[in-house]
Amino acid sequence: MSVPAPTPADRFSFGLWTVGWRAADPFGDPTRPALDVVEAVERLAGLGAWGLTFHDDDLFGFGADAGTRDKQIARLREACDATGMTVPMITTNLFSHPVFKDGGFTSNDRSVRRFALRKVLHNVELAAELGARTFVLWGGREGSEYDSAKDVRAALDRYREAMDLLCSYVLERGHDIRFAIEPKPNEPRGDILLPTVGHALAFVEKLAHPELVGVNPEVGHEQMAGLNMAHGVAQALWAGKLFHIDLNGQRGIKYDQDLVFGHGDLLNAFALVDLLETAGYDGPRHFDYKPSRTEDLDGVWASAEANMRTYLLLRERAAAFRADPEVVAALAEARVAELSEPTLAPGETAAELLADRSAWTDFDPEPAGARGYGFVRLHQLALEHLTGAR
Ligand code: GLT
Ligand code: MN
Ligand code: MN
Repeated sequence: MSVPAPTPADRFSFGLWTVGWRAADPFGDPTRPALDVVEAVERLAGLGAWGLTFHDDDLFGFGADAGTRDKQIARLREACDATGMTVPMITTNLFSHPVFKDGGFTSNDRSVRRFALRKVLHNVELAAELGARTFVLWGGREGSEYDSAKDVRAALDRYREAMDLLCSYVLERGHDIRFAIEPKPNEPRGDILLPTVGHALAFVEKLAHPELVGVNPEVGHEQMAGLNMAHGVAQALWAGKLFHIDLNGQRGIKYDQDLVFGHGDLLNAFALVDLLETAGYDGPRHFDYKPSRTEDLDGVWASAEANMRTYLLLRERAAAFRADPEVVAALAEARVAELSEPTLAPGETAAELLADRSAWTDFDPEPAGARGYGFVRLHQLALEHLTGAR
């Protein structure tokens, strides 16, 4: 099967911290040299990507002076102009420097919280300058290891206070920017606040400007919590909150692996691509993976390409699945479309339902309970499309 080459129309983007990861882990030193941002833009553009995303500290380093900062931003702009690459999203690093060891927005230390907010506000201006319309907030250090050490309700108050300030700031400044909270259950903190898509969605509804805040679900982060990524994304879409997405791979409930997209739970990746492509999601397809520590620089670019190839393959396979008449019949047998039919007739009341004999007195639960839904056959058809057997 031939896979189409990625093009900017596919809206594939990569974090500078992904291909630029030097592969240091808690047990070992870096295995790769630093990667310059200009090379990252050029190589990714050459592979057919559309966008580069970054943290402030990825581009100019924590505490960089104004000259260094401006120079790096100018170099990025030039590389983008030369290649047609875009910057669809940027984010702020509130986790690497020791000052953030107890968090940014929710550190117990108020002066750290004020510093964190100041760092983010500065970077929101950069997002506006570069035309990035999504601002991601991954609160990896917002959390605790020890229950007695963190007042979680107060921390959520402070998180809300930070989000409300950011929203009122972009409104005052007239910036066309929305925020996307990225959940993660743990690592680097023992327990991170807003650990799953569901927690984050509930939090957003408590904000002063919920319309400006959505989520940035990451495949591996939901799977680290044993959850179904496609379900989480479906709920985010249902809530109108899928502002961005981090695609990668994860094998089960363990440390955050950040594998290539599809190199974990492949069937769930198939379901996810099918969902994104059929639900009308038109945002970036952003890869947040780490090229494995075993790879050299050639391996970095091969792995970047692998993310996009996998997405395109799955997109092609999902379309073939949907077009297969046997699948259409199996979907009908499984009554998948019937779920879209409202349970009540238009305007029907509880009294009318109570009066409907067909819903109770004349309804025989035995045959309905005995009838098979054929879900396994349907899933096998998905697997056969996925494996190229159909
Ligand atoms: C960090 C984290 C990612 C987040 C990035 C955005 S930083 O690499 O592991 O999941 O998306 O802050
Ligand atoms: Mn991750
Ligand atoms: Mn991520």
